[in-house]
Amino acid sequence: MRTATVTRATSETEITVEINLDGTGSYDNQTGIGFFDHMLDQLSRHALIDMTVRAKGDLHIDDHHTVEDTGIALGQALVKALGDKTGIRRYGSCLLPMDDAQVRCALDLSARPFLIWNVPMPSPKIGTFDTELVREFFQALSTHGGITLHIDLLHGFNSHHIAEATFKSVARALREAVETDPRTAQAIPSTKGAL
Ligand SMILES: [Mn+2]
Repeated sequence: MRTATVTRATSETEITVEINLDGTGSYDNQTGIGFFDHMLDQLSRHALIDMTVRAKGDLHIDDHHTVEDTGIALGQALVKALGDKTGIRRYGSCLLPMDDAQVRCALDLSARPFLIWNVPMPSPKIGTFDTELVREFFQALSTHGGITLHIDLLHGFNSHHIAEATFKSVARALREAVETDPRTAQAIPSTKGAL
């Protein structure tokens, strides 16, 4: 079973993430930040990764530590669940429209973290949520998940749609990348023999 549980506690946050890469996209995400829960739900649903997240963060300061640290824990859980990456497709991409917004994601489960982020947000807030935290989340996910992660906004004007299209685009790309390829089920997808 490609599952993992990661618990991470600091003076700023306490987070537990449970994932199943071979799930159906069922989720139960509770971070205390409504909009962020909504985004994590999208990630789970469209990646078909079962996901349970419990986060207790220092929300009296702001949402920053909770969002970033959830990205760290989720990245660590991905690494743990993927193991030696035998049989995975490794690469994934998705061009995802949501109303006015279209987001392109291309990713490689390379163990070489690199984030290309070209997603300008038209407004600083979505409700009470700081839109700049969307980048913080994906930076943490890339760094701790060992993901080469390229995300570009092609067009769009509504920040809620842009953020949501971003999470959905990454989700679909991730679904493809973590899937096992029946043609190479016993192989690690690298000429180096390790990923
Ligand atoms: Mn929405």
